[in-house]
Amino acid sequence: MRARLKPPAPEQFTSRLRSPAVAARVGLWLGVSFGLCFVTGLISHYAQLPSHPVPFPTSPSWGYQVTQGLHVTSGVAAVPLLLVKLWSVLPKLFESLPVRDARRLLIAVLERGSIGVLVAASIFQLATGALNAAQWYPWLTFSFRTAHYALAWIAIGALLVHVAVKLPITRDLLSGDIDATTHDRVTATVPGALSRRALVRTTAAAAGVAVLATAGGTVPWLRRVSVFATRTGEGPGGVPINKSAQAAGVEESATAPDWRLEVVVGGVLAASFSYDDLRAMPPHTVDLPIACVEGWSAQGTWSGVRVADVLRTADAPTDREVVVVSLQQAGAFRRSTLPASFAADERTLLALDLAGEPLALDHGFPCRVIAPNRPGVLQTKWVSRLEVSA
Ligand SMILES: Nc1nc2c(c(=O)[nH]1)N[C@H]1C(S)=C(S)[C@@H](COP(=O)(O)O)O[C@H]1N2
Ligand SMILES: [Mo]
Repeated sequence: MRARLKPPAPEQFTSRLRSPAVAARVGLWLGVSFGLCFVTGLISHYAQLPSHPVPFPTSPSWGYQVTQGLHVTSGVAAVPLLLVKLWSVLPKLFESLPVRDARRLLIAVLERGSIGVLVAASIFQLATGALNAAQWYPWLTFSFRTAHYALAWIAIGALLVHVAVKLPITRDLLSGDIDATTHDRVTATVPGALSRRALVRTTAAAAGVAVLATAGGTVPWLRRVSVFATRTGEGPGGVPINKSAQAAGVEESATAPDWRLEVVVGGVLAASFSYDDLRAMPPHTVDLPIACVEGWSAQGTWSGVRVADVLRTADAPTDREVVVVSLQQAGAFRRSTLPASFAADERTLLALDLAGEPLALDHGFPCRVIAPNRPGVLQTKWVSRLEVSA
């Protein structure tokens, strides 16, 4: 005899905990985390565009550090919320379709289709975000940023449809008693191991623990409890190292005695500075964070020369964007663009020192960009050329 694997019928789910009253409450917090994650994600995406129709502000210098910290934190909080939310509505997955009534069938297919899109996009976002924060990049065939950005719109669009469809019942559920059974499935009658209230509180606590376990990547006093934070305070000058000089393949070129910083204007070499030339220019010190898109951040005290001073010394214009090119030969982060307002900002340095010591090779020796309110990924290390249009 052939063993038959049959999906469970919705009636087989009998726990009173799998209730719309629970789903609505957990869903409300999930919606709040997704909203926060979406908005902060848009900010991060915009900050990383090579040019900005509306200028990205250079102040406050810690703005990106805060929004990106919130992005990763709200994403982490969403994981337990999503799991409990899905658990609470699982029986719906096994409901049969009203095949005999074409109109009802169409509505059911549309509704379930939109939920399917929402669930799939949500899982994709949380999974790719978590992998990115863990610095594990299994995506060989697609760009994380492009995919994560595109799916964010799909997830938020499907979420808005879902909220709109469910608004009347959600209102009713949220304003009513959590133990009310008005909207329950008829078979959801068996008391659970916890009360509904306890389940919702446990879920909130799980979200809180998940946040504490990761937020230390950004919040220094949380470091000791943040067992899952991927980057902490280690590294020369108290700043972690993202990509090492060895991984970037610049160990030789960055330490070569004939290293030069070139300033190119309209494709023509305008000036070139040796390390000693830069050292001879007026030094400036700034306290600015490295705020990685992967969620960690760390404050540093950087000293070096102002990008604007270097441009002026080279007789290059100081009112336009500057392309920063590193010694690194391959990889997406080997160059970045400083928008005009960033290049002109007096806090924007080509840093030579961190915490009073010459930059470690892994932090970008001989010099690196450090600018206020800028994603870490654009704080280019091992700089060898500044390019300005004529
Ligand atoms: N040339 C180059 N610069 C780079 C990178 C890189 O891979 N190559 N990584 C960037 C990223 S993603 C971050 S978060 C910061 C980290 O700087 P740190 O390693 O000094 O902390 O450097 C940025 N600058
Ligand atoms: Mo980064």
